[in-house]
Amino acid sequence: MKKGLLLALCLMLALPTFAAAKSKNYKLVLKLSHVFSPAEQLTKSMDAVAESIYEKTNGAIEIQTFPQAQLPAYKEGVEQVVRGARFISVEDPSFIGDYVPDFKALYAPMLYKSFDEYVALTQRKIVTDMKAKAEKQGIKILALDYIYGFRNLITSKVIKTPADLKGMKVRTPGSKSYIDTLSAMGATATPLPWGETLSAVQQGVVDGLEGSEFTNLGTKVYEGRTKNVATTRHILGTCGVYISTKVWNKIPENYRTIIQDEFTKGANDMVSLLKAQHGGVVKELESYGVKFNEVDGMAFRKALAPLYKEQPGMTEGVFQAIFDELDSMR
Ligand code: X3X
Repeated sequence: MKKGLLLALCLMLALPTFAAAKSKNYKLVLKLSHVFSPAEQLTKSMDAVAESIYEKTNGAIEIQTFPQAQLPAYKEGVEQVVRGARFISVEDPSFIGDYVPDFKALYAPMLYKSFDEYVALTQRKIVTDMKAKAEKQGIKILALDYIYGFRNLITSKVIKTPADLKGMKVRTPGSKSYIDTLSAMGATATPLPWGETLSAVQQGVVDGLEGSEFTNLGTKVYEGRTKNVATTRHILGTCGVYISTKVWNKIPENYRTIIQDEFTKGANDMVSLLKAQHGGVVKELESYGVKFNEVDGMAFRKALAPLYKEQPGMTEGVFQAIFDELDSMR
């Protein structure tokens, strides 16, 4: 009996040393994929977070970043995560909606009046419950608030009401959330990867697109013929950071803490930066000839109202629960 206790005690004392040795010799290379261009803040933020994680783990965790859809992106990027690849997908939450439909409600149009409202909502139980559902689907969500700005209509023609969009082909990302939103707003939603978007505008394949001022400036949309921005603020453009639970759970805990802390810090820093920069970005776009115009907000909100109806797989009452949380903040 005594021998057994002695052995157990020795093992308990030796465990931390084994764990430290294991994490000391541990090395993991992850590939991080997104669609943003080098000049956009999201790209800079991802690079900064990856560098900080590498330094703080003494090189044990190496995150190689791949912008502009050099690797699988959008739906295909999330599929890599679900398949258990050593891969981090950075996409908006609508692409998680294919696995946990409630994320389509979180990314529904015209919900948020500010970046802060959305950030606060992501801390509430309704969203932590959504994240738990995502983990059951094999997706660990490290962040949801890499916000890149409210998406507005960017067209050659001045748009003020849904009627003005009739017959206009407007490029959107490929998720159903965008297609449904732009269709409800009155446009002919035309899904294209970002990489094909500017040439499609130039060649008249589409009549316009929608995106934030940070996208407009960062990808030089303003250089084209779409010089009119209708301030619909129809979707709050934000990206989440997703990794396979299978990969995540095998990373030593001390490194998981560093990874999580750095992605959280990176999102907080990016939100603060873009809030401070937005006014200057608008002025810079105006200096390039971009014209901003107000829209009939009520008309667009009325057009979008049918979208706040639970879709198959959504939690019953999820929209009302989101409305209630937002009302509690206002
Ligand atoms: O999934 C991430 C974003 O929602 C993608 O939005 P998209 O395809 O309009 O790209 C935004 C640009 O800023 C990329 O440079």
